[in-house]
Amino acid sequence: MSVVTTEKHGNVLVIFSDNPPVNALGSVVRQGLCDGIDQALSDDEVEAVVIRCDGRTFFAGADISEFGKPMKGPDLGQAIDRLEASSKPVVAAIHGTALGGGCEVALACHYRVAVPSAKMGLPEVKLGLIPGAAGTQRLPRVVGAEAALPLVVIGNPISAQKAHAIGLVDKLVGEDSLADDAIAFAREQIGKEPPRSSEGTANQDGVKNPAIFDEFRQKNGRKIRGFDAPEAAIQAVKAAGLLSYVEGVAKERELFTKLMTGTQSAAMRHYFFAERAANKIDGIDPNIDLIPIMKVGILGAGTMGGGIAMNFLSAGIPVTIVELKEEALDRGVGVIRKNYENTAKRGRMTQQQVEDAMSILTPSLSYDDLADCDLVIEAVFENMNVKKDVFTKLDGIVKQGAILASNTSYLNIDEIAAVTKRPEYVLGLHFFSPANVMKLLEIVRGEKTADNVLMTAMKLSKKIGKVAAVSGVCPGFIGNRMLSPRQEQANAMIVEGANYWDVDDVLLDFGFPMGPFQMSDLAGVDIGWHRDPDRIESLRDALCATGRWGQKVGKGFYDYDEARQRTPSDEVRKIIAEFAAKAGKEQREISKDEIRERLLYPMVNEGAKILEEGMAQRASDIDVVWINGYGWPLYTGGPMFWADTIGLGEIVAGLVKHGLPVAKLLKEKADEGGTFNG
Ligand code: 3H9
Repeated sequence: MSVVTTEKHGNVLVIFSDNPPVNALGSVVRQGLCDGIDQALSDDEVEAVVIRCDGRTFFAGADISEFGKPMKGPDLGQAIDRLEASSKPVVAAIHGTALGGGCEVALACHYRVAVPSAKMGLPEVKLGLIPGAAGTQRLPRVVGAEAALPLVVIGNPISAQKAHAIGLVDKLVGEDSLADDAIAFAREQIGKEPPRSSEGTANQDGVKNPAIFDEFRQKNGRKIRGFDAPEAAIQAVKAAGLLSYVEGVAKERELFTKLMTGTQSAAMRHYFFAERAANKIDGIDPNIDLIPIMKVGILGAGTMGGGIAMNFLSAGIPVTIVELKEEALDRGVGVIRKNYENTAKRGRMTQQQVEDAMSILTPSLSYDDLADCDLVIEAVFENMNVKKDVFTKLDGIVKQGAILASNTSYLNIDEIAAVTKRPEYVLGLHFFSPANVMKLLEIVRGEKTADNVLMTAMKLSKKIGKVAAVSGVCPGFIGNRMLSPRQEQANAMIVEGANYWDVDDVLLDFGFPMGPFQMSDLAGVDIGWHRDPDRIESLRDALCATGRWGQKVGKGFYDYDEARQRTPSDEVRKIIAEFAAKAGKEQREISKDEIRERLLYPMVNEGAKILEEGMAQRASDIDVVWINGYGWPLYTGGPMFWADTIGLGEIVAGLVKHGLPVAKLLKEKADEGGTFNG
């Protein structure tokens, strides 16, 4: 049976799609839509049509897994043109998420009705694309270029209410009566000339006021830096006002095809599937019984503990937060409230939501209050003995069957688990700072961690809005382990003669938000410093000895002005030169190419070692970690996908040229002309 079926309700034909999980518009669905409309047009009894989906959502877009493969059946543009051309009114009945091609189907229908919980959007830019089935041409004609720009260029979906307000949805209908309401609405349209989106005139706002395009570019400069698709999207929306509909569609096709065949879109489509693959754990049944997490305990109310707590509070999960001293506890709780208040001030939360989140937070000075938690996460000082003490105590207090997690970014989870009588309930939950903002959660699977404990953490990560990836136990896990060789090379190069600002700029040009020395200034050059100005064993010691502790004191590697703008410092240049002379390092000019290769190739090499040792399940998990935790540019697909695109042979040759080690797996793959990502 086809996934698209039809059902006659008197004079209204309902065309249904039931293509789980998200009703993607694969070839069978496209063909089904064409057949459905043919049936409606050839049946004299039918006077109106409703298009509706079964399951959790209206069409969530084109089937991404078909991209790059030969087209089967009608393409989406052809299929939906037939809907719009229908002489009988066609109504889209929307629930769930009408995204991408799904939104384009809705736009081609003559009318759109939606339940209030529905969302609509054109997220193609997030896949390095623009809409390719006339969405960039129909949408501005319906809602105007100004309202279309954020939808097409930024790609975030909007609520049905917002869609209704801008004219994208004609009517909001009952949450539980979509099927009947859509049919009734369709009947009301019988006998009227159907409005066609391709003939809309709202697009002229961009012609009357062309400044909106530049203003939009400027306002969103930071968000779209480095990405190709947003600029193409702006051009397409602009074209919708300047060209005829047919010419505009041709322009959209030209831009779409260029993006589709480019590296950025390949990288971003890789990432789409990588993020979802990272949720799957080889050898564990995805339907395994999970441990219900109704209450979470956090040990430590510092920056990290507080940030971690906010994730759960925001998701409506009660949190007990424990500190040893009243003052630290009060300060921690105060910071959580302030963070929420600031979010509310920016309009991203209501005051009621702030109060709701705070009302499920229980501050405490006693470990005993953690006894009935289902999950306890410690965020105390990063020291093995301290962690062991904490876990011994927690093991004695927290109920059996509860999960004990460490937020360590580096330490051996197995060693920590070994001090408890329940090592199978112990794992690492490595949040990234600021923990309430950063997307990544590295889940560290101990040798004895039970399958259901791991899956519980995985599912919970989704509930709190994190992107998770599993790492095995190794120093620094996936992320920090790969950061180490980059930092080593950065430090080595500036002592060999590279300008430290060039090192930072190479990474900025590559697409990172920050270079290693800017990062050091931001975090504090003095973090972990022994505080003895006479003991100078590293460049960092030399900087700290002169009071260059970073941004917080206005000077670190860079000098900072009041607006926190950085300028390279003559003093630091001298300090480096003296340090290099003492270390007997000859100075030479180092090109930006060499800097890039020496920073990034050793990371790929470390990634290969991580895979070789089975510390990551798949190369794409490493990409997920680096994109979400360290600002690796999404449009390159992550370190391992990027390495594939430039060629593993090239990486090996670069490592050898710079006298750097080459991992066995990397060498093997390069020799056989292989890639990390299939
Ligand atoms: C497009 O439409 C281009 C057009 O302009 C024109 C072309 C000519 N295709 O995310 P989930 C899979 S581009 C194929 O975990 P959720 C997904 O891989 C498209 N597969 O669920 C996963 O598989 P698995 C524009 C897809 O509830 C499963 O479905 N549209 C697609 O958290 C469940 O997904 C988009 O970019 C797809 N389009 O979120 C929307 N979508 O279970 C992309 C999902 O094997 N999709 N899958 O891992 C989403 O944003 C989310 O999936 C959605 C549901 C919000 C719908």
